Amino acid sequence: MFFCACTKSPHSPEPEAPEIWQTAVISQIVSNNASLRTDEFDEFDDYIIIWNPQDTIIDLVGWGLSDRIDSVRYIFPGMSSIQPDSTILIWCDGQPEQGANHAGFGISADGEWIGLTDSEGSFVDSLTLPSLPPDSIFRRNF
Ligand SMILES: [Ca+2]
Ligand SMILES: [Ca+2]
Repeated sequence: MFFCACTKSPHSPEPEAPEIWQTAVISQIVSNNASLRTDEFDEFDDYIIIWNPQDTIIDLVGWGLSDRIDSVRYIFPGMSSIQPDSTILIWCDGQPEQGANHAGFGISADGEWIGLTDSEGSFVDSLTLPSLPPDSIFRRNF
């Protein structure tokens, strides 16, 4: 509608870029995968998708994921990186023997805390996942 265009002032200052945009972020989490997608072993396992919102490659060597605030439970394999505006998927199936993209922890469908750490072990992103019904995708809104 016409009057809607008037509500946005052309003189509004640009919002300060949040800290989250200066790093890779947790983009999507599935904690109750019944039929969405399978891993390389045809298993409907849970997963986390990490997104690089920047216009430069992010080197993930030494980065990690965890479901505990006091320890890093998954370390990205060597040579890991994310291209600009691209994503990578980590299976959270508690089956690290299935490959380097499989974390040794699972995600509770009842909800739990999930964090992403940088190469220095500092949490750069985290969230508390709510309880999710089967096949729902928890998407972050940035
Ligand atoms: Ca699996
Ligand atoms: Ca867990």
